[in-house]
Amino acid sequence: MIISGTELAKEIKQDVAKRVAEYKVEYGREPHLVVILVGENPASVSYVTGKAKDSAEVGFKNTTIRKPDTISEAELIELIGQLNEDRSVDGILVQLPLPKHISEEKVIEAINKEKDVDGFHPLNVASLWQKLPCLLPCTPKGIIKLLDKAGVEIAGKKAVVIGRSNIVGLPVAKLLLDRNATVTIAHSRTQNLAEVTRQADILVVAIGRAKFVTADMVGEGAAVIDVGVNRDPESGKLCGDVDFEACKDKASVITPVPGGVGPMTRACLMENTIECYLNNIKK
Ligand code: L34
Repeated sequence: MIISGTELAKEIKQDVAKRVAEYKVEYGREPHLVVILVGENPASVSYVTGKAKDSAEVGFKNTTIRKPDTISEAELIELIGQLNEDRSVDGILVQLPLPKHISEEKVIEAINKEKDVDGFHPLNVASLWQKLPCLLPCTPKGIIKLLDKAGVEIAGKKAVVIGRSNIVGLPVAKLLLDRNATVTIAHSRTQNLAEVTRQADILVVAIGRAKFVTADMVGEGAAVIDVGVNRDPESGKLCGDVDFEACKDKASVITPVPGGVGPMTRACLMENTIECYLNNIKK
């Protein structure tokens, strides 16, 4: 069974749109999401365009601020400071990666925690790992929703996450752990990786290499979640970290690329923006 992220994202966005219409009547304005894009990276441009499109679809105000990659770290942090102060701004997202001369850490830290729709701020991350209320990062949150939608049991299962980034690998492992899975975090240097991944009831792949996961790495009946968005070196088409055609018959459920985790990331961003908006408006 192929789990459609596009379908589930559509349902989530319909629900968000309904809530936005109600909140507009109750509070007199719509949620406002500001997305900052530095430079011209084509993948980033595409993701940011998707975020603006989804924002329009659910009835948010969206401001996309584009800055050249010559912007200094100080200028970018100054801009974030202004947006932090602006009461009419509910959510601030700085699209990653940033040019090398800008510290992503410093930039993320500059965003007011209350407006951190990504859930990347160190205080948000700390809350997540301490089981305190927090904004969940969009991609990991979307992955759990996909598993739930597909009816995949998480509690008591063996989950293997390939990848240990702050954005996906680490937080998704934590969310699976919180749902009582037994979690292994593997990576490119894991010895006998196929032996490890074959044991997985749930396999989440976020390593960023085209078709990295081959059929021999997937156990019979596993749920396979593909977080990768790569270009197939041969066809030039978008493809995931999982060799979909080779793995789909072994998996009980599998996410496609495109149309899997990507749209869910954006839908969860819409939910997070509502959370920030409600906190902001009730202050
Ligand atoms: N600050 N930076 C910040 N927040 C994020 O949450 C992200 N991420 C990752 C990169 N940098 C970020 C995203 O938005 C990755 N990411 C993302 C978002 C959306 C999609 C993919 C990655 C997406 O919509 N993917 C579509 C295909 C899009 C295309 O055609 O290029 C899909 O169906 O998978």
